[in-house]
Amino acid sequence: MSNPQMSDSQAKNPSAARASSNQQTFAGRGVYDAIIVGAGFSGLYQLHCLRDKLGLTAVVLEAGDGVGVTWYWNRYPGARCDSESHTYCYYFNDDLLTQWQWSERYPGQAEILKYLNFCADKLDLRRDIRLNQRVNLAVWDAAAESWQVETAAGLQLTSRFLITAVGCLSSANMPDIEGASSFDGAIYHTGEWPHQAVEFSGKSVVVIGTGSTGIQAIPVIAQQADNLVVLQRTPNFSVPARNAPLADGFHQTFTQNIDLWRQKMQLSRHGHPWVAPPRNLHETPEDERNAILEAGWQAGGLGFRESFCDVLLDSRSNDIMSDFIRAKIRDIVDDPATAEMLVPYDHPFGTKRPPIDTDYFETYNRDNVGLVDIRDNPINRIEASGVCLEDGTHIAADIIVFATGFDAMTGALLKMGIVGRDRLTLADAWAEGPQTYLGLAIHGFPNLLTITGPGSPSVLTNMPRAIEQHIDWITTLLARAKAQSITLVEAELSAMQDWTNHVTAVANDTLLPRAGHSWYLGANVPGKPRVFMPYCKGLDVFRAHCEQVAADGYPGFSFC
Ligand code: NA7
Repeated sequence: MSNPQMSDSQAKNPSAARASSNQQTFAGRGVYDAIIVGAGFSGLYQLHCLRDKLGLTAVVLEAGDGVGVTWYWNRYPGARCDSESHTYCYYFNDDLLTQWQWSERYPGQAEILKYLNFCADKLDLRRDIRLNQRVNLAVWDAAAESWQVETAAGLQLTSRFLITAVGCLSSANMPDIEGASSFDGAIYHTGEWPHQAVEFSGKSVVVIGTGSTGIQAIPVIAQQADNLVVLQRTPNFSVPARNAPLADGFHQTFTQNIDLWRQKMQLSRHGHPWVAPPRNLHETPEDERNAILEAGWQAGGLGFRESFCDVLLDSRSNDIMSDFIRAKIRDIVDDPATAEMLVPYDHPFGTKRPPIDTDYFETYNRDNVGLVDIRDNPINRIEASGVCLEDGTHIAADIIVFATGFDAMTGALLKMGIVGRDRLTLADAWAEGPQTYLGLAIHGFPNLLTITGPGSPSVLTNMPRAIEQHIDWITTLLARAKAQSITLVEAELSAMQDWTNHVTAVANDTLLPRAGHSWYLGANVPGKPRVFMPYCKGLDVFRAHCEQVAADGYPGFSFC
């Protein structure tokens, strides 16, 4: 697939003009040392590291008209992070940790956005962020050893390094359904939610999708709408979040123990402050394991899965945990037929991203909420007055909400029109699925670094921990480049292939690939190659490996 926006002449000789600037560059060529794409958790910290720690010239290009990326776009009702507040933030700076006080166990979207704006101000980052600049072309200029970058708004900039900080879940997956344009009401995608409030009261609403997003949005919409119908293709496991305001004194105790929290997260596979105890579920006596599972259910959150260490490794253990959740669903949902529709049957618990919820299953006990199984009776078309299923059933709607997820991990990168050495487009390079070295470098694309790219732990972790790890590593690499006047850094082909094979092999040692329709595999987007994209062996293992690569002089990278 070639980039439709790129002409031959652009590819051979990109027209990107060098911006007039008096900024200095470490290698003496190119206007900026680095262009960073995206002003979310990754882009803000990367800018701080390059500009304020290394003294490089860097600029952030951001598509939105504010910072935040994932948390800028995902404003849907109920949007909330699944990581706990005091862990879902930067840890590189104790001042930020002490000065910002979270209000609830899990941070809501608005609070996270406020936090990121607070950080942008505290670190004085805004002067190097250009808003409303969606990158749609980035071409490697071999002669100039630099990236020529163009935005949809017409900005043209040149840089030695191009660093993507676009988020793993920022490219909305909108199904192409016949007749959508004829709908008389409003259609929304949760990942591109309007900035003004959407009025649900007095309305008939259809929600499509029961992933993490749908599971968060459905209970909130149900409280406001006249009538809500959920169209479910696949029933999903979910565990109660048990969100609550943080206790008085929590922040003070937390700030007295920052190092302890930091250490806990460093030791963890997922970057959360807990480690699964070394006990196998299926080998634990029934009374004991039931008590442990019940305690985990009552505590709520992602820690439930970590009550035992083998849930994603041994199907005997996974079956027990999955059955425990199935029993909870049957217990919570009053109508047995509805309960059976909600009981997951086609994937082991945790092999799709495990949602956590606030009254999700309870919501189906409301009189104004209905559930329709569309697995064998899919949406046929959208009409002026609602949604029509294959069997002719018509569901009236004033509002249709697509909670249908994202073109995860690769979508935002492929939309940027990246063209590497010898006019190789990223889309062509990844035609059979993404290939990276350590999730952050791609052979054929010199000086391109992809924060939390496919092949890194990313979406399997508490994201800020994975982001800080990748950025610290990139910063060390660029410090070396600066010190040694290195102008080219590129992953070697064999290193990239070996790493990609390793990512697949370690996934195949687990139950994770068994959810055939998971977005981890790219299976949610029609035509997307099926490759297990995140690195699943753990952020702790990954961090140690990356540190070893640096200590050994960066084997797998070529420099010149
Ligand atoms: P997900 O987890 O990809 O969920 C999307 C949901 O939408 C899921 O239930 C899908 O069913 C459903 N879906 C997708 N396409 C269709 C079509 N064409 N028709 C009907 N139903 C469809 O996305 P989320 O936004 O919920 O969560 C993404 C991540 O964001 C989440 O994991 C957190 O990390 C934050 P399926 O299961 O594919 O049958």
